[in-house]
Amino acid sequence: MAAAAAARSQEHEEAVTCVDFWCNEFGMRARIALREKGVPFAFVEEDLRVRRRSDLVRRMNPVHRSVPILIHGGRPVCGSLNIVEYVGEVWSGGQEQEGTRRLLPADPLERARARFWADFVDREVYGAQTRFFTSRGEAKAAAMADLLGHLRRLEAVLGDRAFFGGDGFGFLDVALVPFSAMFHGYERHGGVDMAAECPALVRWVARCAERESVRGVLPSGHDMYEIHMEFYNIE
Ligand SMILES: N[C@@H](CCC(=O)N[C@@H](CS)C(=O)NCC(=O)O)C(=O)O
Repeated sequence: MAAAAAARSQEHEEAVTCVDFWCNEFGMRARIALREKGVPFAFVEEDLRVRRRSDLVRRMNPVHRSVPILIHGGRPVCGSLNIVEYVGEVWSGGQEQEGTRRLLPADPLERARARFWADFVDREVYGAQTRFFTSRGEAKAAAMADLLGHLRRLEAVLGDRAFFGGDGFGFLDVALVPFSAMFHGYERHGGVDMAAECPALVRWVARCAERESVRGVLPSGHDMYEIHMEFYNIE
């Protein structure tokens, strides 16, 4: 009896749930990080097309009521970058290279740089992308130009390395790669050719897509654009 109760309690302590919606670029980060580390998890879908947040989200993330939320042993971790960092710390096995075992680089300076550029993705890339899909005419063209400018800046950060994490796939790769699912949307909505505009980034996306963790999470560009047309009222 006691042994069964202890096993149940341990199971509860170890249980991992990710609350998210399938096309959420922030949430994809959490799911990629978990798969990268081979952590089994339950996926609880929060339909973002519905205005009211579920009781689970309101209880687990009362401050922002946003997803993703990682629930580990009944306790929530909120904020996608925070979640990626947490996953890298708690499940630090799984990748061969020492530098990327925790997803964040081992070197403090590289770690600070990875966090800086991940914040740039959240503020600048996501900001310009939202303006691009929500504005029309000149404002839309300006947002597209900003967005491409930000992506080219990230290309320069990548340089001639295989991944932002160097030889290994790491924190900044996880932070940025979900946005590549929108490249098709940039082409359809902005009339640009992403392979011509950001060739190094497009090659990097292809390298990332060779990983099971990324392939298993990223939706098709077509599905991603379709649902965002609905979100942003694009005809
Ligand atoms: N900074 C947060 C952003 C998360 C976020 O904004 N999530 C949005 C979806 S993109 C959300 O859950 N919104 C709640 C709502 O639409 O009611 C993170 O990185 O997790």
